[in-house]
This record gives sequence, C-alpha cells and structure tokens, in this order.
Amino acid sequence: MTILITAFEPFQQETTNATMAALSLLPDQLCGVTLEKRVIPVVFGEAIDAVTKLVDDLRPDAVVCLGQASGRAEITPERVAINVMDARIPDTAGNQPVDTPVREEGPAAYFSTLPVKAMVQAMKENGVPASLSNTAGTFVCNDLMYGLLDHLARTGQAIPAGFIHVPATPAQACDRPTPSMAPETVAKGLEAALKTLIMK
Ligand code: PCA
Repeated sequence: MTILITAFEPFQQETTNATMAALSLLPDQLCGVTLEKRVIPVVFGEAIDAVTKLVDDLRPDAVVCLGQASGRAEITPERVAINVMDARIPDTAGNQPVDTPVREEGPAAYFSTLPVKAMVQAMKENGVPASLSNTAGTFVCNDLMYGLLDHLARTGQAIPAGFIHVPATPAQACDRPTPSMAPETVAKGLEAALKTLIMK
C-alpha cells in the first residue's frame, strides 16, 4: 500500500510553510505502508497538475494533501471543496483569480473521500487538537482539493483523497501572533489520522 502525502511551499512572504516541517517529520514507512512525500507550489492550477500527475504516475491507494491555515488552532480535515477560486492575495506566480470556477461545467462541490470524522477522533485520542472543517477557503488549497477530487472522479479512480489544514508553527507565530502548533505535534496527529486509512 502507498499513500501520497503532499505539503505546500511557502507563500505570502513567508520563508516556510507549516506543512513542510510536519511532512519532513513523517516516516517513509508507516505500519508497512509507503508514504510518498512531496512538496508542491502554491500556484492555482499548477498544484492540481502536479498532484494529479503524481497520482497517475504513482497510483497510490490514498491521497492526503496538506495546507497551512494560519489562524486555526487545530488540525482540520476538510469536509468539502467548492468550485470557485476567489483569491484575497496573489499566489506565488502572481495569479489572483476572483469569482472564477476551478472548472467550468464542473459540479458545485466535492466531498472529501477521506474518513474525516475518524481522523479527527484518532488525532484527539492521541492528544492532538483537531476538528472537522466545513470550508477549505477559496485559495489554492481549495483549488487543489477540488481539482484532485474532480480528476479522480473523472478518471474513475475510487481511492480515498482529501485535504487537511494545519496551524502555523510556533516560529511563524513569533513573527506574527497567531495560534500555532509544534511540527512534532502536527506530525503525531497526522500519523494517527493516516492510520485510520491503513487500519480500515
Ligand atoms: N495554504 C493556502 C495555500 C497554501 C497553503 O499552505 C490555503 O489554505 O489555500
């Protein structure tokens, strides 16, 4: 079994992304499952292209994409991705789409096919703050989640896939006060969440 797990590069004038530190702390093997770890650009469309290419090349059994959600105090699996790009700030390539569909003619939304409630429960049982989120926003994270689920639906790949947002790191919170979580704690939570995919 293989799980593809992605982090994002830094964005919004930051030098790091909280997902990069957490991803680097995850093992390469978890309960006999190979974790294929990749870092992808914070660019509308390009993130989708990168992840869907990885999916088609690696043929993983599940896909978990990670993003940083500054301001959140818990790890938050996302329930739903919506068919809109509405960027408050430019992505790292300077794109700033407003009120634009991710895919013309695409459905309004896709639900995560990850066991989101079991993941939240597993993280909390391991002492890591977590809750279910009902919005992935309208920036690149939502774009990637929508594009990934759309690709899987349209290519008939019925594998669990979805998105998890994580808080800023304590180092990031030193520059700009915001709730934060140590990368070690995030990694511990993510391991517990990933195990719900493995133990099924
Ligand atoms: N968070 C942004 C994009 C990249 C990231 O880590 C988001 O929530 O859309």
